[in-house]
Amino acid sequence: MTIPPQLISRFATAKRVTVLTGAGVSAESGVPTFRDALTGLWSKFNPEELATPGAFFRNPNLVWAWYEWRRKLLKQVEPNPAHLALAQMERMFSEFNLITQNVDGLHQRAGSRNVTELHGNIARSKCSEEGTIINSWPETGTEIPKCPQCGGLLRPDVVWFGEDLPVAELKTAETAAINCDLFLSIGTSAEVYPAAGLPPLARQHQAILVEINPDVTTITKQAHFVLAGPAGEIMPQLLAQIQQAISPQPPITD
Ligand code: BV8
Repeated sequence: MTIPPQLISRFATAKRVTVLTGAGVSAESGVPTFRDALTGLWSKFNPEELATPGAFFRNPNLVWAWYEWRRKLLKQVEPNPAHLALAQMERMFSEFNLITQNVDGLHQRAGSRNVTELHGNIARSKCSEEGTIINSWPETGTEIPKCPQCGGLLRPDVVWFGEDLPVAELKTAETAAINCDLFLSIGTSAEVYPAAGLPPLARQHQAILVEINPDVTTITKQAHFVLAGPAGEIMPQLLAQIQQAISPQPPITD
């Protein structure tokens, strides 16, 4: 993938970089993206029918089992080169905000320190009655664990469709989109709001919009630069070329 030199020079002079990631950034770790047909047991379900309060109310055991299956999968996967490149990139700019829609915690496992999780994290649960956050719970097999405070059913600490996003995290994301020189949209179909509103918001505030995705999405046309390919391949190349531009290494002479 040839990265346009004009983009590299934008990075060389950038002070504030904001990144929005979606499920595609975890695809090369082996985590199915949200819109890929779910694999195996879950292939007959549409995630948007499982990730809702109504689905949990109607069939809590089914929804809990889906998240248990995803947590077990996450125990077997590692951050991929895209996550690792973003963790290194964070240290190269005076202001770097990583906003993720993902609930898999892979950015933090890769070493990113400033991560804003718009949709929560499936490693945490919360009481479905009073919202107490629960970071660990006894293994209960298929039975849903109960809240230690009130005995209510636990649920994943994620934002389901139809639920509001956490106010502070959304404010951080909007501020980071408004106040950045470069906005990278990586591995998201940009179909889920309000997160999907962040790339256009950045563009409206004169940021250079960069999309990294093998497919066309709703924001491809608005992007100033489109790097059409897998993030796990593109991000390490982008990082290396930015590093070379910011602090050129003398050519190795043997
Ligand atoms: C809200 C957590 C206010 C759970 C998720 C009607 C009623 C209620 C709400 C709505 C409604 N109509 C619209 C809405 C708003 C709704 C919405 O946007 N719906 C969409 C479907 C139209 N939004 C909400 O409900 C939000 N809340 O608006 O509250 C409100 C309240 C009441 C009533 C109205 C409004 C809450 C949204 C959050 C939902 N929770 N996740 C869980 O994970 O279990 S969203 C879920 O989708 C994931 O977080 C996922 O990250 C996110 C977005 O998907 P993507 O990340 O983009 O993943 P996707 O699979 O789509 O795309 C992957 C991309 O990667 C693709 O483009 C692919 O090409 C690319 N790719 C693949 N491989 C690679 C790659 N890219 C790079 N490298 C690769 N190797």
